[in-house]
Amino acid sequence: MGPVGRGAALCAVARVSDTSSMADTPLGIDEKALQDLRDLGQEVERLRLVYQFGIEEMLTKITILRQEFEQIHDYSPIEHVRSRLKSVDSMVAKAQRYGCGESVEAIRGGVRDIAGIRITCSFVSDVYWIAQMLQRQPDVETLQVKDYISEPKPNGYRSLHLILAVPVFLSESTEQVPVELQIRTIAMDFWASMEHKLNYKYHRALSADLLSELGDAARLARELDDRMARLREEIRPEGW
Ligand code: 0O2
Repeated sequence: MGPVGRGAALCAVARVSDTSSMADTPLGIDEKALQDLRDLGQEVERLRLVYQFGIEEMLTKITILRQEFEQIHDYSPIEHVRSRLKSVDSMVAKAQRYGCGESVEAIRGGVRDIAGIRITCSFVSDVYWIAQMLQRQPDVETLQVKDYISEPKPNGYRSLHLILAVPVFLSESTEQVPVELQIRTIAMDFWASMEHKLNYKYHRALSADLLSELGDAARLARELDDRMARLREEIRPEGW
């Protein structure tokens, strides 16, 4: 199978949820091709399962930090936690964009945000606190840090991105699974969600006016974070 054919096959596999029904396919269909498709389907299913386990491992760590902190300080540094597993279509599209090949192994090696968790906090200091708490755990390996809070993207996007690998203990092996964490404040999240919706609506071709509006909104969001940080100092100067 050629590179494009393989990507298309991977996407097709994602849509064929019941591979067992293929056994009844009428005569005339290439049995070898069907078997290849079934094998690929199983490989993709396993990949998704292992990444889902990675998400579960990381979510457990986050829940423990959250509940322990709440118990000690009567306050939660975490407002919301959401997770998602990248769709096969998106994985293939990203692999194509990166030119890293489209075999399951190539996608595994090249696409590092298959497992994703987004954490929303009230304050910027909480963002860094959570990152630090997770990064210092002995079984967590930091693969990448992108700090778009200290250095926002030109469009105004702010967030702390980490790729952390966690061990997933399977029956016959242990796999290090990378999980992308996006940690941001409520203000940053509000802005990013609005920007994403606008880009979706206008197919990533925003007018100069909208871009300028978004730039202003990003500055306001930043100002709000700064103000909230000052208010927090008023309430709890000793920290949490
Ligand atoms: P999804 O569906 O959110 O997962 P890339 O830009 O993807 O080629 P990289 O290194 O993966 O390169 O990107 P980066 O900068 O670490 O950002 C990856 C994710 O951050 C994106 O995921 C978005 O979720 C978010 N993000 C980054 N920049 C922006 C932005 O300007 N606006 C918004 N709203 N979100 C952003 P994906 O892969 O796009 O999709």
